[in-house]
Amino acid sequence: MPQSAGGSATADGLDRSVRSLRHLVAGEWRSGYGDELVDINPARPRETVAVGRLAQDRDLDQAVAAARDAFPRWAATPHQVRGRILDRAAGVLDSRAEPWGAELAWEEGKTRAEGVGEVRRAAEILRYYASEASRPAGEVFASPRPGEQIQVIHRPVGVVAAVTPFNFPVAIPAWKIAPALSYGNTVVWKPASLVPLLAVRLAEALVEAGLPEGVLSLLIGGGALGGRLVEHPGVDAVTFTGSTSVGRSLIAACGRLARPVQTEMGGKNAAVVLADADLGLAADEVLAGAFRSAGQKCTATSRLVVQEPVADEFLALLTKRAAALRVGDPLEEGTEMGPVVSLQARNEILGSVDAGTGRPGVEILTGGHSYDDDRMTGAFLQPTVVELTGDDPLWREELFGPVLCVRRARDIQEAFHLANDSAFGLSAAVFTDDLRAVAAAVEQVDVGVLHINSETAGADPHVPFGGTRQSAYGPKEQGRAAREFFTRTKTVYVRPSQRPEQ
Ligand code: UN1
Repeated sequence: MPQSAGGSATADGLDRSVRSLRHLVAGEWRSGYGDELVDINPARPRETVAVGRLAQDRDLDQAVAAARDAFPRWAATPHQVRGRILDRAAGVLDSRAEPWGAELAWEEGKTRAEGVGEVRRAAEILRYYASEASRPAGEVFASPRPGEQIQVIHRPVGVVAAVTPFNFPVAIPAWKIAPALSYGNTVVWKPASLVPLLAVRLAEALVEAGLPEGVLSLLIGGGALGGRLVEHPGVDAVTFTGSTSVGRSLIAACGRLARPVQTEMGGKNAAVVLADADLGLAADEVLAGAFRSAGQKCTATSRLVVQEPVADEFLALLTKRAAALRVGDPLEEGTEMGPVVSLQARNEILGSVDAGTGRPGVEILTGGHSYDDDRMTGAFLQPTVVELTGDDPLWREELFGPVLCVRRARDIQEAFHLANDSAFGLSAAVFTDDLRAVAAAVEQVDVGVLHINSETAGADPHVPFGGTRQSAYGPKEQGRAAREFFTRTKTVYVRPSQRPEQ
């Protein structure tokens, strides 16, 4: 059984007493009766972050029933009133950004700065959807018949099931739950069981803000519970972010049920560095894209295409900086990269890299290993850059870790061709000052999110987010784009009972 580091605040200011995990069902916090769940610190796997018990089927049934009961009243609550609750929850998140951001780093492994930043980002997302009530609620069309008006209004869908991943334990749930609630839906949420504590924190913020009973339920469980939630007869729509394999099985299940589903899945995102690029800037951005959050973002930079004339110089700069990144405990001051989320994830990523090094045309430029150091027994991996001379599984598979694969391109056309050479199409970055190259990238690079001279990751709350091809299925997320999934339109023909005088 993993050990706690002790009950009081340590040098890094975090109180390390073991937290208790709870589910939120029908407005009541409960401990659950399923198998024990031990939530561990990936930087120090002997240290327990939180303990609890998994939710069971009856919790699921009660949560869905509560969401169904709460739906009519919540949908009829004025949008502004729903918005005020989201706004208050944003205030709670902002006021706890430091302690909850530190807990996020402790539980998930990203650095404390990234953890705090993520809690603040979630607050920003909640605020965006809090103000949605101030934006137009629909459209009015002209009618070909005298005196008539045609309105297109948006109605909530009903009970939404949200299934969320480990890598953004607060921000991704916020960008699903906030639009769902803002538009009048009720939600049953199953977060990744690797990061349950931060899920509890987000639910606490919403409860503290005054969310009525049953409008949001939180169930902590494994994949099987997620599967049952998605197929539950009381659920009207499903929103998911996570792996491609789970996403596809949810899409299939929802297809059988004719149930709307939105999935955000894998990425193998390319940064393209053209010969005229500012190499210092490109190196900073590629490092951030590849190694922040230890590469565990679906938008992370996991492929690099560099144009031949600058390839040697750029790779020398990049590998030197990658090797110099300070890898360590995410709660320690100055750490630039923490561990991946679990020892299992680390071993899988290392396994893929090791298998690759045995193949021709694969050369490790830096990294490729875990650490021997006694202080680094956690799920640490070296920032890794691998050069490939041709196609290879490392070029295609999403590893979800700090591994960047590089290929060289003769010219711009080949560079864009390589950027598109993936089953995924989430994000890409192009580094250049050449307007014609920018125009060509906008036209040709087949992704949902394109960055010119900035890293592949990042998503503002007010603009659409999502990928093409195998990265996504269904309507996009965030901004007003979210309305497409979380509402249904109703076309209303309004004609006075008395015909107007001709
Ligand atoms: C970001 O790039 O900051 O799971 C957000 C993911 C994405 C979110 C990325 N859905 O990593």
